[in-house]
Amino acid sequence: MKDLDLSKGGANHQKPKGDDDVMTTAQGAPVADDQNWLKAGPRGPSLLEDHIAREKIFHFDHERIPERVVHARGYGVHGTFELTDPIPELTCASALAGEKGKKTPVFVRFSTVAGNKGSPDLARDVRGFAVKFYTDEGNWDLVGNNIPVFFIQDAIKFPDLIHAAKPAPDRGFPQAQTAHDNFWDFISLSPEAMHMVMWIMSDRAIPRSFRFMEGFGVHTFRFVNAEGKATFVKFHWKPKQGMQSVIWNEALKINGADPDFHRRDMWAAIDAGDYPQWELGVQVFDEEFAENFEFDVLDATKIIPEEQVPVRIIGTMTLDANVENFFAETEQVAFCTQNIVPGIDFTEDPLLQGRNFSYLDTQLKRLGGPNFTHIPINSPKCPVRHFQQDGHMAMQNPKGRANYEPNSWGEGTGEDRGPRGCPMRGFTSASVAVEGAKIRERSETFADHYSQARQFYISQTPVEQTHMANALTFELSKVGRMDIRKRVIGHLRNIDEGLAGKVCEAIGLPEMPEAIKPAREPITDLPESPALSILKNSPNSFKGRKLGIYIAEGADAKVVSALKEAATATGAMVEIVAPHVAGAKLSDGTMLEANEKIDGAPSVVYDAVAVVMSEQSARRYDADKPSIDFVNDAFAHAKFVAYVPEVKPLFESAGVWKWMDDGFVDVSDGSAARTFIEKCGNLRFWGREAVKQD
Ligand code: HDE
Repeated sequence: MKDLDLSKGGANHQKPKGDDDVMTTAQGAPVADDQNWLKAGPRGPSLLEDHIAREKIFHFDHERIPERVVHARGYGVHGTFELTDPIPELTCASALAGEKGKKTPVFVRFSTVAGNKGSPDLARDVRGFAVKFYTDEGNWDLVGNNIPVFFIQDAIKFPDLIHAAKPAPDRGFPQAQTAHDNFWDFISLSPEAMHMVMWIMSDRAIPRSFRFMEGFGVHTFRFVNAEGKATFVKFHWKPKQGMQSVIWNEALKINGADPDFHRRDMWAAIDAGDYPQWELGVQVFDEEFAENFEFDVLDATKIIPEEQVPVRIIGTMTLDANVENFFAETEQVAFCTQNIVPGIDFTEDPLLQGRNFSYLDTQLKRLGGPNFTHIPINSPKCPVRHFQQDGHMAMQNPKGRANYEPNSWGEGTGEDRGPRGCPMRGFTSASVAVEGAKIRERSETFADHYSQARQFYISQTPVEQTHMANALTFELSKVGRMDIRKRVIGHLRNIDEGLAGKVCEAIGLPEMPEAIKPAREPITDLPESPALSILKNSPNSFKGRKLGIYIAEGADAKVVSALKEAATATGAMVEIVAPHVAGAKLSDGTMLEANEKIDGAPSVVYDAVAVVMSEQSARRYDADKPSIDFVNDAFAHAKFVAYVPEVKPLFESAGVWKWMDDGFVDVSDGSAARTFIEKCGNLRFWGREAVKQD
């Protein structure tokens, strides 16, 4: 610090440490001072002549590129896909058909859909789950979501859907929310959206972290093997960490406390070496299955239940490196659904077909020209040979004279003739017969909009069903027009009368609106699919989760260290919260530094909490609002809470002392810390929510 002289504008008085440290212009010319614009005298006008100042400002003026029209807010990370069960009998894609253990580098970008680049992470929304595999036969982009179905069946409706979901054009709000008239107006007039509506009104739309959610390719794709035989396939990513979501009231508060909650979580986990992993699974089926299945496999508003076609796990993806430069990597990465490799092919899914146009097209606008594959994050890691040339920012123009074909260079001339197509190794489309008159029509086989929506709803636990009813109530309560509210409930009646009734009552409608006439009668006896519920598939582990320990002066040192030890031993992270960021003096006289001051670390940012302090401290903070909220919210959000009896005054003023249930664990005897962490493996004490609702 002592060489920092701030007296004359500061930075120009800091000396370079050596030649490598000398600042230059973008042209490489050494710079003497970039903190003072060239002036005519110390108090005179700034001179336009200053090429250094102008270059600095010019570049700054052009730093922004257009944000993505959807999925603007995202976070990217690097990793590796390892093939654990090669499937050459199904596909010749080198990343999936190679030897067991084969590794392929990947870059994954997680995102929300509706909000702009600066919107909060905990919006109720679909999450993007886009994976770029840098395979040795070209880049394969699996541009999926954390929900296996979509709102619409035909890509031509996408601009309408997104216009309706984004802020209303006249007023420019609400940001990153579906809770407004335009969205529900569009949805209630698009029955095909009903299955997706069930998913986004479920806890899937408010994940606890990118690490704790599934991913889906959504569409049916084709695998093609070396003999040219094609099979249908759907892709699934299963998080090894298990699934977990937050509660809506918690989401609202997290958005205020830490709008970067999801990106921070991913960054922190990778930084700490706790690398998240997903298994890649495939559902493979043939034409015969497709013909007999109740729904059309080309319809992206439908799933194939895992109980009907099991998911076969073929590999593991490990995300182990944070980006070094957010803009260069996360912002400039360009995913395109058309990026497939030999062995993988599209189907006629009308949503996928439209996406194949949109993604390439949008990169031109965003990245400014056709050479975005020259940007390192988008460059394949295998050899690239073609006759494409020039354009904005061309960085990899081919060498030599041959920039066309056919050509006869190389025939004894010793010059490079350039590459040639190779029928043996090159991409060949699956040989699928197509015919039909040109027509703008939706297939009859796409017409059932309610059956799987119902299947999703009945597959949830009662706690999850209640969350869905609450979410619908919240959203419709933000819709101003009564006719739109009624129309939505009219659809819900075709899904589940009980759900429709609950929402109808909760928004205060005096009577049930009429059910909407379905395009096709729903199948009401589809069986439950337990795979669709988050809670039925709970990980039963606290690994990778976060414990917040709120301490104050006089906290029992032994209890605090027992809690830290038990949590760390199970692979969880621990943060110390205190009234002052400097920390607090524990019972043994040692000072424990805090990670956060209580005001900046409400309990919503933790999966479970502990409150350890002396009775005197508990009295001191029993009227402190952040302290009261910490305890009160942990209770309201069904969290497990560890405590020592001395905290009674604080717990009493938070109104929870008399309601303490089995989700509260007295850890004053240090050995109870382990029991507490074991309980935390259940992630929430859902019994508390059930009691509150009765
Ligand atoms: Fe996208 N989508 N999308 N989408 N999408 C984009 O491409 C589009 C759809 C998804 O992290 C855009 O590069 C159309 C389904 C993800 O960079 C754009 C349709 C699924 C991402 C686009 C869909 C997705 C995007 C905007 C209807 C799940 C972020 C910026 C047919 C399977 C990728 C960009 C990233 C991004 C168009 C529907 C997932 C405009 C026309 C279904 C994860 O091209």
